[in-house]
Amino acid sequence: MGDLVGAEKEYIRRHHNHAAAENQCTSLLIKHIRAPVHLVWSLVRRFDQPQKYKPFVSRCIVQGDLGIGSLREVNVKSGLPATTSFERLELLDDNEHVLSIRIVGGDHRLRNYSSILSVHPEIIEGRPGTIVIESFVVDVPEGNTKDETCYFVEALIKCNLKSLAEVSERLAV
Ligand code: A9S
Repeated sequence: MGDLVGAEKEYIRRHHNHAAAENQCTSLLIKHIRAPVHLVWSLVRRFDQPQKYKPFVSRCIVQGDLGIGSLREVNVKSGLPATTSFERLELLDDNEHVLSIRIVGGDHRLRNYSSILSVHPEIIEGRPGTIVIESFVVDVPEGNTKDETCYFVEALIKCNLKSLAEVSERLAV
């Protein structure tokens, strides 16, 4: 993490502590967005509407009152190695701006997937910006390596964060 500035290291230390077992892989991605943190957080915090920014999601149905423990059924677009994912809201902190979900089912190969996403204010070229940090831990499927699994999940999260930046920056104009 040589190129991370002090603030990012502190956010990671405080919010992104995944204990990965031997058969798991874990990684972390950072995205700098040219939009204010309250706007980015307003998109991220909607557990019932991941499709607000996630490009692969076609539909989401939530059971429960959106409190901790709520479950959502996420249907994803065709062409992906899955159709459905069942996900539980683990943490939604509107003060610290931290969201954590756990994938608890679905016709995909991500077992015991847990992610943490935090957003933090920063100034980019003299204007309000946001640092988005997303980390995950997941089982390495039988027949895959840790590297393959990390590469696969990182690629999907990169797409999600790129889309989050596009949607946020368009709204921030
Ligand atoms: O949606 C996220 O926050 C992150 C991931 C990795 C979601 C992946 C996915 O929804 C697919 C895009 C369908 C890929 C799931 C749960 C399994 C996949 O194989």
